[in-house]
Amino acid sequence: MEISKDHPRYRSLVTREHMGEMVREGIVAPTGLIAHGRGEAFDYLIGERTTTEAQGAERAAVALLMGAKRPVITVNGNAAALAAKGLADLARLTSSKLEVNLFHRSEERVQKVCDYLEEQGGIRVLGRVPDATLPHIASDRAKCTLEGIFSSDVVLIPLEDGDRAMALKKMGKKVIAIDLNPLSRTSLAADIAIVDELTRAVSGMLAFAKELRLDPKERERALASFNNHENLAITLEGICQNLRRRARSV
Ligand code: PTJ
Repeated sequence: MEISKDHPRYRSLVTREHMGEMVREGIVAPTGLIAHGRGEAFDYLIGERTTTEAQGAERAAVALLMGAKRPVITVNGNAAALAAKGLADLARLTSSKLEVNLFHRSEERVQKVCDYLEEQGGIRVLGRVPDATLPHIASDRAKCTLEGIFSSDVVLIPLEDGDRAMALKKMGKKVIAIDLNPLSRTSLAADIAIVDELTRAVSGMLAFAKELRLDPKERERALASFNNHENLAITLEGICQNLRRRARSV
């Protein structure tokens, strides 16, 4: 479909077309489009921009990944479709492993998402052959690798459901979420919830990774000054303020 560049929602429409194509290719699950729509709705309320709170969370998240012993970035269909290259660059800059872990799991889809990520990101990806099982998860999403998620100490989970976020916490891991919904169980369970659109969050994190790479003191400061629940509360207050402003102008 031809989309005019003058359309006020050009970027959103182009992304929707891309997500539709990714469903046809078997990378994104059909219900991934619903998850994407929910994300768009929250982004609308946030103002479709990276807030100061999201920046603070992105900075702290990079500091946590860089200080970790075995950091892992998990990737599902939506995350691969939206930010394969950026996530691979982030893995390289923070010495993290990338592992594909799907909710709507089929062998064929796992191979497709792994192939896509390796092709776009130019990096080896874990997850093709799971050899470990996460406790406290009933679904196929428990399947993971010993080398990756199972033995990780810090996990970045973009666009995750609450059950797995909580299961990872129960295993004693530090969890970083990227989720536009500040009320989700994932955002609340995470040690660091980045309430920002995935592609904006990843590009912010790449910039912070370059800044913090050679500065361990600044990494410590970024982590020490971060409080997840406080940050989420300010984010929610920001949404309320946006809505009050809009209510006055209608
Ligand atoms: O590829 P699979 O099979 O592993 O399935 C992936 C989905 C995303 C379908 C699955 O994990 C799922 O159903 O997720 P949920 O529970 O709908 O949660 C997704 C969360 O991500 C929601 O809170 C959305 O608001 C949020 N979200 C959606 N798109 C974006 C987003 N957050 C940041 N950036 C986005 N682009």
